[in-house]
Amino acid sequence: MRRPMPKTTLSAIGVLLIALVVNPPARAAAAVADPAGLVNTLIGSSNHGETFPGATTPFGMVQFSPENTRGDQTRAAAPGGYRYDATRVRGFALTHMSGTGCAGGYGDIPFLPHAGTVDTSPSSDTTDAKYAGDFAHADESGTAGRYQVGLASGIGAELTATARTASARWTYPAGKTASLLVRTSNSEVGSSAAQTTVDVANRTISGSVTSGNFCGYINAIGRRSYYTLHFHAVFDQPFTSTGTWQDGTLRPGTTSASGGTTYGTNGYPVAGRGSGGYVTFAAGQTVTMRVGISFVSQANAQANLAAENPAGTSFDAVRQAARAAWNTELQRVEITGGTTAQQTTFYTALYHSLLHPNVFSDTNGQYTGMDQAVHTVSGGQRAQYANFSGWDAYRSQLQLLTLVRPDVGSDIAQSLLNQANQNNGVWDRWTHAAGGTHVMTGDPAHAAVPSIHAFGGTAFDAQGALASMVRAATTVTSADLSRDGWNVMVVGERPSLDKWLSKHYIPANGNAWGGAGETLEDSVADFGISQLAARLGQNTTRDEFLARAQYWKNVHNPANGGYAQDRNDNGTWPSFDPASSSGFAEGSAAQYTWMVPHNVRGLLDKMGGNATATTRLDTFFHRTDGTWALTGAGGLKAEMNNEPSIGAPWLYDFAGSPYKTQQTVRQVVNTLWSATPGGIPGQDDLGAMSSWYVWSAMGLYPLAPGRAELLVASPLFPRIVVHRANGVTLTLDAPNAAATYVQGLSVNGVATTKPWLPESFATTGGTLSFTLGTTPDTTWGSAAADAPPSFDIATPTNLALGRPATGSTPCNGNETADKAVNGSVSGGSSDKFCSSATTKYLQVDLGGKLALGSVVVRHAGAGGESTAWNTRDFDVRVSDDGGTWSTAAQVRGNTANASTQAVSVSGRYVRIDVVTGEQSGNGVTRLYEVEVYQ
Ligand SMILES: [Ca+2]
Ligand SMILES: [Ca+2]
Repeated sequence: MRRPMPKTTLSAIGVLLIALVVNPPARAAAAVADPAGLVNTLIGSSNHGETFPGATTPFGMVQFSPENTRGDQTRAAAPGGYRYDATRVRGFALTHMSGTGCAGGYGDIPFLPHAGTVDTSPSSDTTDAKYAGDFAHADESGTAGRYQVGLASGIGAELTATARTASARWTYPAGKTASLLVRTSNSEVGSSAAQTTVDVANRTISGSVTSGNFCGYINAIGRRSYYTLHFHAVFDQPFTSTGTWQDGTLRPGTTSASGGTTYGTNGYPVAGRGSGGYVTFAAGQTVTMRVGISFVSQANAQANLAAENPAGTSFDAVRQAARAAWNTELQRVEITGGTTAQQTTFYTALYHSLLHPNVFSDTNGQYTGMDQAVHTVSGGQRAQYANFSGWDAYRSQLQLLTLVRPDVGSDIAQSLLNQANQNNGVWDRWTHAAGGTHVMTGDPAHAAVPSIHAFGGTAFDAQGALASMVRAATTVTSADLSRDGWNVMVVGERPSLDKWLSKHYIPANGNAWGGAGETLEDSVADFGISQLAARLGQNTTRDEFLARAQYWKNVHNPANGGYAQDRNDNGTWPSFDPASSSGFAEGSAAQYTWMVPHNVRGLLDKMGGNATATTRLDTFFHRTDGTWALTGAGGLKAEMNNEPSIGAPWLYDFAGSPYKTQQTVRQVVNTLWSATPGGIPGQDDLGAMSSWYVWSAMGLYPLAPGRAELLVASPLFPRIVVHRANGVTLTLDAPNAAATYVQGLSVNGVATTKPWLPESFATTGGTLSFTLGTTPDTTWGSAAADAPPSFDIATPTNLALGRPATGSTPCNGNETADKAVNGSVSGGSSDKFCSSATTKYLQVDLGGKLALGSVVVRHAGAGGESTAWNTRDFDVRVSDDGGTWSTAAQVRGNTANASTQAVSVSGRYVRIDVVTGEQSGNGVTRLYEVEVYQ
């Protein structure tokens, strides 16, 4: 608050100023007022962040951004079309993906303002020597909703966007021919078809391009088209001339052309091929272009333009609306304090987290499905979304997106279900536009959809999604049995699902890109299914998939030092190097070993407990000299620039040393991320990495896919308020946020020592008050009772184990009744009760009357003897007093090594009355083990 200054003397003011310096008055700092203005879209454009700097709106269909060149027509400067060190532009294209790998994708319909005449075919300019323009970064800026650059030719380019339209303001220098190229065929990785029409009378250029080819250079299976983008561009200035080109032929004066670049035998567009059109304007003219796009039809592209950016809409009006749209979303995570650089890094990361998946349906609700047919969104769904970078997005990005916008999260979940329904029930792991690219590993949609649901994005057909996911996870398809596309883009949704169902792990040399890594991924996916089933009350499915979610244990080799390891089909282990990525995708065994988010307790116990695990984490994050090893330090160390490692800093919270989570997370936030072009440490993967930063800067992280508990570190800002779009508010107060270590925490005013928050905090809100300090508090959160939850299956208690057992006369003194309740079948042929008496039985005293649920009998074959000796006919009987018996189950004609009988009785004594001791009637029975469960 500002108050009028009282009249006073100069000397008194001097005293007052000194007092202010020495002891600043308590004053409530203001929250960032214009976060969109802080966003710097050049952050992430170096150091392989692969973000695009151009103009877009939150989750918008259009990303209007430069396509830069290094002098090769067949390769963009980087997968996002742009890299900071490549300062030559050959077009400004309407679609992009942020932070993707491979050779990129999209980059559709590059428009190039050109100062000069068009007198040769642009397709013949195979080195981008002629039809491209240099620029300097001093003449460039990018922020939320706007990008501008001045080219060395004197041309100015300003870009902005609505959700489904783009606006450009081209400024041409005086005295030079003002040309505009529309390089319709030149999508970033080429096209199979393109068509351009220039309409002089109406000042429009329209057409379409058919493309896809994501990662097509890696495997021929990706070398195909799966979307057509239609565009309709309208200009506010008349054309003074027109022309088109097709391959090497320039056709001045014409108004239509067609032909794609085609995809070459190496998966890149073919140099010299392709078509487009060009126009000229009066020299020195400033030209405003409005362009609508649609993935359905030319009519829809025009309709989108009419709806969002109609005739008469100024460039500046669109720019201001785009910025306002960004402020609406970014202000949902309100921060106070921190440095300007920290605020810029934070809001740029939040911006990058809210780009994808992005709107794919038109304003009339139509979209092209994965079946290439036109569909219309229905029910409560407001828009269809596309571009699901599954392997990346399931960890924390969709959780953050849903935290901020549960309504968008719901629509994305419905969109993924629609994709599966339109794709023969297959939930493709990486979808681009209307195509499934199969890129990466695991079954990420099965982790993502339950995560959206957990964070409150529940307004979708969750029952339908669960049924479809269960079907996909239990039905072995021909694609699952195929190696087509191996290894980066293997076609099956669940490669080697048959092995998963029979062997309970994905073997080395199976169909997956890395058997051990796939085993970890499928464990996470099945955990996701189990949690969605639990939320929908389907407990049988919950239990089935919770059990499958523990299959990760089957690739932990106890003899290799406690690492996850590739495993042979026959159960043996191949040679092993923990620094090697053999068996894993984009990561080493040492990095992947930590990736069991849903059962960290089980993992740490396998390693030998908290102390051992903490030492291992310390070694993972540090070099031998004690310095940090956060990236680029080899396969034994963390790689905090890529997804497999990014959950690991949070595991200290489980291991009794949460102060090391606080320390490690803060170190990564402060040293790998910054407000510079290199400020994103690796490919941003459609916002996945940026979402890690946003969570970490908030001092929070989702516990596991499918759950909404949050792990706790320390917030980077003194005050953070999350205003969820559904009205729920999360407030984090940390007045001493410059310090790293938690000395105390209260939740809604109640002190806690738990370094995690229940699901209710994310879903219904609350207030956290952190007390932070500069020295570690090694006791806060260290108690075992404070550790975050893990999700294992409870090992059922065998009520008969070690209980007093009696029976009919044994075959000999080594094969007595007690051998059937000793918990073992592997102790050789005398690890059983054997009897040849006329009336054969075994009886166990459970020690008290108990409710009983099942009885398991393990026969001769279970102990390694002939299966012909498996007990054939027997009754399970129960008694309260050992005198009066009732029959709980009858088994006739058994041949299996183990028989499980469900019972629903209570009693103290359980008895197996043998009717026929084995298969041929020779009068002997062999019971290796009798187990009784509640
Ligand atoms: Ca990555
Ligand atoms: Ca036994």
